[in-house]
Amino acid sequence: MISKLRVLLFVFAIVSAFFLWSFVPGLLDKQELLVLNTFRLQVQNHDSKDQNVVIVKKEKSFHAHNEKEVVKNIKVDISSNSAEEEEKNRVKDLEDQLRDNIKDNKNDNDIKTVKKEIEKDKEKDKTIEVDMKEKEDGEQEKVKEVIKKQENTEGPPLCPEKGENLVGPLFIDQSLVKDLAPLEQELGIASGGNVEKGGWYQPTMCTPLTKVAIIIPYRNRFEQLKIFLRHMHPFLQRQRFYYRIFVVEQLFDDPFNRAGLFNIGYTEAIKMAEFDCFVFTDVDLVPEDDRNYYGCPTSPRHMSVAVDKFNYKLPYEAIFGGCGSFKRQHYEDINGMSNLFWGWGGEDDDLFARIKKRGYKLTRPAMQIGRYTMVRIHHFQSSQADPNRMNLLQSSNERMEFDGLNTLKYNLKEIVVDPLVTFFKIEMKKSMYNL
Ligand code: NGS
Repeated sequence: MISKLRVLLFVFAIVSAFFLWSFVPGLLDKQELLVLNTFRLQVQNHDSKDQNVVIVKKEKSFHAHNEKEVVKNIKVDISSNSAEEEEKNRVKDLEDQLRDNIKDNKNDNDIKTVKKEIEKDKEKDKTIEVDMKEKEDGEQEKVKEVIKKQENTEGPPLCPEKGENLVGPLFIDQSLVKDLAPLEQELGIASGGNVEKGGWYQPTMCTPLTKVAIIIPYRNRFEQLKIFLRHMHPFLQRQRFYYRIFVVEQLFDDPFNRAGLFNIGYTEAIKMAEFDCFVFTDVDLVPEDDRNYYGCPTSPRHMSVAVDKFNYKLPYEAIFGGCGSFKRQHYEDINGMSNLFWGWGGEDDDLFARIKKRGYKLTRPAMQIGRYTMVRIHHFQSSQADPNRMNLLQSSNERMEFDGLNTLKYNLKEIVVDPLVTFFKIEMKKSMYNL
C-alpha cells in the first residue's frame, strides 16, 4: 500500500514539475543568453544617459524599452541555425511554395519556375564555399607573408588576424545624421578620434596585416553615405587593419555605371597607397555583425549574403550583388568588372561569370554572420534597368579579356579629401565607349 502511494507521489511530482516549467516565462537557452548579453552592452553603449532601459524578450528577438513607453528601435534576432540548416530551410520553403501552387492550381509556368529553383538549389554551385565556422583560415597565407617581411624589422607586433573587441550582432542606427560636423569631431583625428583626413585609419599598437580600400559607387545619396560612415568607421577599426574609404561619384546625367565606378575606384586607390585588398560595396548596405570580415581571404568573397530586404536569404545562388572583396591580384586577373553595363542590373552577374571562368572559388560568410540592413532613408528608385544587360551576359566569358580595367575611360574631375572620406568626382559617359 505504502509503495503504491510512493509511486503515485513520484508521478505527481514529475507531472507538476513539467507543468510548472512550461509556464515559467522567458527562460533562456545558452545561445539566447549570449545574444542578450551582447545586446545589453550595445544598448548601454548606445544610450548611456538612459539608465532605465528594460530589455524584454518577444518570441525570437529582444526589444529595448524605456520609461517613456517609447519602444526603442532595437531588435536582435536570435538565430542559432547553422548555415547548413538555413539552406535546408530555404529549400523547404520553396517546396512548400510548390505544394501550395499545385493545391491552388496555379499555372504550369509558376510551378516550373519553382521546380527549377529547387533543382538549382539542390545541385548548388560547387565553386561557392560557405564558412561553416566563424573563423576563417584564409588569412594564414597573408600572415606568413607579413611575418617573413617583419622578421628583421623592429616595430609593434602583428595585429591579431581577425581584429579584437569584436561585438558580434550590432545595433543599426538608421536615424538621420543631420549635420556631419559632430560626427567628424567625434571620429576625426583633428579632435581626438582615430580617423585620418581622407577617411583612413591604421592601428598604432600593432602592425596591420593588410591594407584595405573600401570603394563605394555613388550618386546623390548623401543621407545614406553619412549613416554608412557613422557605422563603418568604428566597425572597420575593430577589425584592426589599415583601411581607407573612397567614394567614386559619377557626375552628369548618363545612366549610372556601378561596375565602371568600381574599376575607377580601384585604379585611383592604388595610386594613393599599396592596397592589397578591395571591398566593393553599395552605400546603403550596413553590416549587422562585426565578425563579418572586411579583409580578403584567399579567394574572392561575397559578403552580403543575408540582406533584410531579401528576408535574410540569398535571392539566388549565383548572386554577387551588394558587397564583395577581392585581393589585388585576383581583381587584376579577371580584368576588373565590365564597363559596359549602363543602368541597373547584370554587372554583378557578369562579375560572377568572370570569377568562375578564372576558376576561383568564391567564399561566403555563414548566413547568421553575413547579415545586412539596407538603409531605407532617402532610398530613391534604382536607376532604370539596362535594356542591353541580357545581351551582354551572353558574352561574359569572351568579353573579360577586352572589357574591364584595360579599357576603362573616364576623366577624374576632382579629388576631395574630407575628414571621414575621400571623393573621386568622375566624368564617365556612354559616348566615351562609342555607345
Ligand atoms: C538580378 C540582377 C542583378 C541584381 C539582382 C538583385 O535580377 O544585377 O537581381 O537586385 N540581374 C539582372 O538584371 C540580369 S536587387 O534587388 O538587389 O536590386 O543584383
